[in-house]
Amino acid sequence: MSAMEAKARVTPARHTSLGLSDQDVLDMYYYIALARALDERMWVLQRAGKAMFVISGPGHEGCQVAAVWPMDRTRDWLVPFYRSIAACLVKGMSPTDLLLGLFARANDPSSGGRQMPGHYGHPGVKILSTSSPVGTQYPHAAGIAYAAKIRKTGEVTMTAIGEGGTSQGDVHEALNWAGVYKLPIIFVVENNAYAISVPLHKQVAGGSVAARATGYGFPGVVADGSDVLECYRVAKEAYDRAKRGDGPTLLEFKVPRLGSHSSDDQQERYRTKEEIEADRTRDPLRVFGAYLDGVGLLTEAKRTDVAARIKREIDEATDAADRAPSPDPASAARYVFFEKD
Ligand SMILES: Cc1ncc(C[n+]2csc(CCOP(=O)(O)OP(=O)(O)O)c2C)c(N)n1
Ligand SMILES: [Mg+2]
Repeated sequence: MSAMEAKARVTPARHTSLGLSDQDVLDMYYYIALARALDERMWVLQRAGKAMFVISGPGHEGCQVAAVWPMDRTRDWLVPFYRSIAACLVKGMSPTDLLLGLFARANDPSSGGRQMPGHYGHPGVKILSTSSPVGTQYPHAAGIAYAAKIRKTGEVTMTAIGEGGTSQGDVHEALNWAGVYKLPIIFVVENNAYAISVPLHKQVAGGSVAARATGYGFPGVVADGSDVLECYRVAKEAYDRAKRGDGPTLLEFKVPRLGSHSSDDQQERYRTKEEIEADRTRDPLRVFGAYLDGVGLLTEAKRTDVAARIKREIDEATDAADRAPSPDPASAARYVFFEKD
């Protein structure tokens, strides 16, 4: 036993004091690694000409898994954005569901192949379909939370956005409404310091998104998005608060941006090498993996097992989604115009 392992045995591990079991944290690691592997596969498929576009979330996975973890996966609502791959996986979408959207297949649960890739949704697991204009998910989510409050269902809603998107008017209307009606909602802001090529200081006056929550009458909390357990701690508090009927919380997670904005972008053109390298040291997959290693949970053998299982799952999902039929061209206008039965 190494000195570190020995220390971990005597001091209660951080996750244990947060009420998370060893299995919980290993499962969280699995989802972070699964989301990363799926993300990487999406880029390979796009570069191979199998998908027209990809937008994904490398670096955002840790806070997403942590944020959704306290939720009731069948009863609560998620209103995601285009980087929410890990959040959607934890909420109940499968890798195949997500790849059906990338390939625009007829049985894509998000939109039947009608949306651009990255517009996730799944009625079966209460994930609302994403709209393209950034910011609109916030009032949609506030509406769902308002309905839950009126109907007294006890459901909690979580929505997510980037820091740049918070400059949209829709976001402020949603925050205000949620504050006035003390809605059971969690507003997540995944702050990766860029909105495509536009840096934080040109998009967020005052520099802090979380500080704005105070003006709407509820707490705004900042957490390091590389620290999965800290993200879980603040997310659990926000969830319990919503459940108790005490109203909304805004969670600002500071995350590294490990890739370009999308497959139509090249971040090396507007970020320095040093900045990109510094982000890599904050990779939640590595940081959380090192934590689990330190407490003796993620041995080399276990890590190899997890990686092999994930590779198999992603390979199977890729094949299944690739084989699935495309929508019938005659149905292209379905859901756009009213159709008589
Ligand atoms: C209303 C609106 N304006 C512009 C866009 C184009 N657009 C898509 S994502 C994006 C950047 C958003 O940045 P941020 O909110 O920080 O999220 P990130 O992509 O960094 O995660 C922009 C400008 C859009 N989809 N909708
Ligand atoms: Mg951003």
